[in-house]
Amino acid sequence: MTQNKIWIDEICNNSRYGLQGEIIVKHNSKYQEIIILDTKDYGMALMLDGCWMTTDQGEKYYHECLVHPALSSLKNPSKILIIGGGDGGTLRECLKYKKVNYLDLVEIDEDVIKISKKYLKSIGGESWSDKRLKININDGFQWVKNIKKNYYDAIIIDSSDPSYFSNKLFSSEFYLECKRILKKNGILATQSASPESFKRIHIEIYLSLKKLFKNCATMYSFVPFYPSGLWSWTFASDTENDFLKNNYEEIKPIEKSCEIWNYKFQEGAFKMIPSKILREISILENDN
Ligand code: SPD
Repeated sequence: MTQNKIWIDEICNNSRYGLQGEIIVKHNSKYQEIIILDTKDYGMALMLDGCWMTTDQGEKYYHECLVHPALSSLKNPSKILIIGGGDGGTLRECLKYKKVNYLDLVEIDEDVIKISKKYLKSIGGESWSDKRLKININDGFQWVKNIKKNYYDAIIIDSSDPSYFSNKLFSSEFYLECKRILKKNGILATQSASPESFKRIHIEIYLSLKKLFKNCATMYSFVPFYPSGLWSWTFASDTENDFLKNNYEEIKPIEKSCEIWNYKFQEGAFKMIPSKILREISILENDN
C-alpha cells in the first residue's frame, strides 16, 4: 500500500464505523456510489452509498450465517434464488452444496458485480464461472413477480440496508411473492439488520415474515464494520417440521469449509435474542 491512506467512515445515526486505507475505486453507477478501499487489516472493503457492504477478511461472518442455516436444513436444495449478492459471497456459500443444480442471482447494479469480480477476488472467486449460475441484472422486486409459483427451494435476500431503491425488498408485498414462488418445503433467508442500530426495521422484518409463514426465527451474530457490529438473519418457511433441525448428509464437509458457521454455533446464535427485542416483539404481537 502507498502513502495515500485515508479514513472512510460509515455514518449511521450518530456513530461512525471506519476503516483506513487507499481508495482503489470510486465510481458512480446508475444506482449508487461504489468505493473499494484497500485496507491493512481487512483487505479490500466494499462500500455502497456510504455503507460498508463487505470486506475480504470479515465477509464470512455475514455470508456463512445467511446461507447455511437455510440450505443445510433442506433435504434437496436444488433451485436457489439470490436477490442482491453482487459481491459473490452468498453465491460461493450456496455453491458448496452439491445438490444445488441451478442458481439465479438477481442483482440490480451490474457495476457492483463487475467491480467485485475484479477487486474482491477472494470473495466470489471461481464461483462466478460456475455452470450452475445464471446472473440476471434486474430489480429483485420485479423478478419475484414474474416467476411461476412453487419454483425455488430457497430464496436468499442479500440486500443492502433499506434505502430508496432497496425498501421494496423489506415489504410484506415482496415477502408474499417470495412465499408464492417458493416450493412447499422451501425456505426464505434474509439479512434482517442490526437489532441495535436498526431496531425498528429489524423487528418489522421479523413480524412481517412471522405473519406470512408457519415458522420464523432469527439468529444473531457479529459482523465487523456493520453498524453496532451486532447483526441478524431471519429464516422463514411453511414446513411442518422445525426447519432449524439439520438433517443434511453433506453437512460435515460444509462445516469444515466454514470459518465461522457450524451447527453448534447456529444453535447458540438462534438463542441469542436480546431481551429488549423479545419484549418488544411480544408487546407488538399482543397488540395485533
Ligand atoms: N450494513 C450492510 C448490510 C448489507 C448486507 N448485505 C451486504 C452485501 C454483502 N454480500
